[in-house]
Amino acid sequence: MMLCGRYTLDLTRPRVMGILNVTPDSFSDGGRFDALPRALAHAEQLLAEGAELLDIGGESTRPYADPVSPEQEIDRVLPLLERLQGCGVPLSLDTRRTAVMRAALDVGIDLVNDVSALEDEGAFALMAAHDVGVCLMHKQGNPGSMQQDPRYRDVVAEVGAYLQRRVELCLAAGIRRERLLVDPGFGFGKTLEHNLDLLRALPELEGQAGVPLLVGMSRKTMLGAITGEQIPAERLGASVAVALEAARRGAAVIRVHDVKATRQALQVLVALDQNSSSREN
Ligand code: HH2
Repeated sequence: MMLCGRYTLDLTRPRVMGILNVTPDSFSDGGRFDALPRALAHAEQLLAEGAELLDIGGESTRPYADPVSPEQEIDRVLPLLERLQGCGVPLSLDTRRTAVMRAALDVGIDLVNDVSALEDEGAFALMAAHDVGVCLMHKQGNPGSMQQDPRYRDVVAEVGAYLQRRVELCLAAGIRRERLLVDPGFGFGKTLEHNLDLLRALPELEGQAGVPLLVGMSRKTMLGAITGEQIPAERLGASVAVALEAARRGAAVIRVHDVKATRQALQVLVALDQNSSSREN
């Protein structure tokens, strides 16, 4: 059981987290004004498709993305969080800024999904003072430059040691283990080979950290590299395949754009894992 703000999550079967971005359309002025209704419509769709958590982000952390100020990030996510109170599933906030976390906690969130694993000043103390879940992600470098030349001596050992250390720091700060998730951070300063090594090593990473895993590979560049598909939204087959492989290796929360297809795939996995009623195992 994971303690996740207003919710307790049963992670004995994998859960689907739907990605809800509220980043305005850069190429049209109109985008700024209809960003909220568009995000709300998208949230409704994700929920109808069976999203079991919503991950709301106001800063793009994609490679080469432009930086956004904390104020801009707050302006983007707060109205959406207000409107999604009572939507029935845990609300996760994808941010690396303490100021944004603080503002969102006042409105109501259940999980902080931090791609910098609480490295911003004051983040540990803020999390210790609340009961939300916390996802600690590994990354090498920053979005502006992280994909230029990522290097590791042993990617699994280094990412594993980092996540273990961040978990220990949380525990030392008074954040209970039952509130934590860790994430190897696919695509965050990693080559395709690094990403595949990490995917293979998920059971080892989970064992080392001692907390459940969240993974996010949906539509990412690594899948473009494997398939040759240039358009992210056209990487559905590959996205579902890696979601399934991650779940088979123990991932507890899978962060995806395509909720319906991922849930169906995971339902097959769960059905297969249940004991057969008519045959000896
Ligand atoms: N990836 C992205 C953003 N947040 N959080 C966690 N915990 N793990 C991830 O792998 C992760 C994340 C970037 O994902 P992408 O889908 O490329 O961009 P966006 O989420 O902005 O659509």
